[in-house]
Amino acid sequence: MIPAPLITALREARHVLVFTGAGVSAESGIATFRDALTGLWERFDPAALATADAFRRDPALVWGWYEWRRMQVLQAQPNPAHQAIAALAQHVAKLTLVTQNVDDLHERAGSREVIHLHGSLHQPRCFACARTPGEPLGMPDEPEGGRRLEPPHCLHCGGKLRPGVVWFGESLPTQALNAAFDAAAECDVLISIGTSGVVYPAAEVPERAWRAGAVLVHINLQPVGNHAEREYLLRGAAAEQLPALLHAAFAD
Ligand code: BV8
Ligand code: ZN
Repeated sequence: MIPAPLITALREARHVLVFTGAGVSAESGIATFRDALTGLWERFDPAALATADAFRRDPALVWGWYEWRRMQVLQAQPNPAHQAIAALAQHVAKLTLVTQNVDDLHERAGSREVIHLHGSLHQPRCFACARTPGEPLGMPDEPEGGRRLEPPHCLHCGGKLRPGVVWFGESLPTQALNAAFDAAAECDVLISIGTSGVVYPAAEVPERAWRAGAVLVHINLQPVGNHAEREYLLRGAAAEQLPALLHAAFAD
């Protein structure tokens, strides 16, 4: 049952901020960030593998992990949650979409101007000179998970290519983070979908929106959030909960 004040807030919102984490892509078959270390990768801690040090120490291991994840994305399709977010843009005056995800499923569902706080699997760059390769990478050589893969080399300086993601200990792209914080300060409703909210500074986005007076709704399988006033939890799968929320608010 969706609370009536939430439906009203969504109907009356001039500016909605949608903030997504790995849970929005789970029903597309993409392992969530925590689950991305199941199977062959479970012996690794993401905070250890998703770092520049890990790449320096063992580039083939880290590149292999990201190529496995990129392969998952290339084989995946956007799910009803991605589609509902793209459709929401037709119902509200202003929609800002901020994601922590490094996949392109929001874009493939039709969302435009997606703000990627943590970069993208699809924009590798040279670890030495930061140049991006001319043409996009093809299919990964070895789709199975758990394969070490030597990273390709930069055609300009011969350095190793690295994934175009933000690793732990690395700064977030300033423009993206500022755009996300600006939207948090101004939005009327923030919908946080499929994130454990443990990684900063990204996790500050919903906190800033709530402090600025926005209505906050979490969509998650787990009970997340602070159960404060103006804060709601729709517990369940994003591909079900989000379409249901938008139907309740905007179906004529
Ligand atoms: C920074 C890209 C400093 C890469 C990611 C000690 C040393 C160094 C830094 C720190 C430190 N202690 C703290 C820090 C800061 C650190 C941090 O926050 N660490 C955490 C672990 C405490 N942050 C950083 O390092 C950041 N940089 O601070 O720089 C600095 C400052 C100044 C100058 C220079 C440097 C950079 C952090 C970015 C790391 N990169 N991703 C990659 O993808 O490999 S983080 C990654 O994990 C995600 O992007 C996301 O942000 C985060 C959490 O993932 P989620 O998306 O939330 O997914 P998760 O699996 O956790 O949860 C899924 C959720 O979905 C669950 O709640 C689940 O219940 C739900 N769910 C599942 N299925 C569904 C569902 N919900 C609905 N429907 C479903 N079907
Ligand atoms: Zn280079």
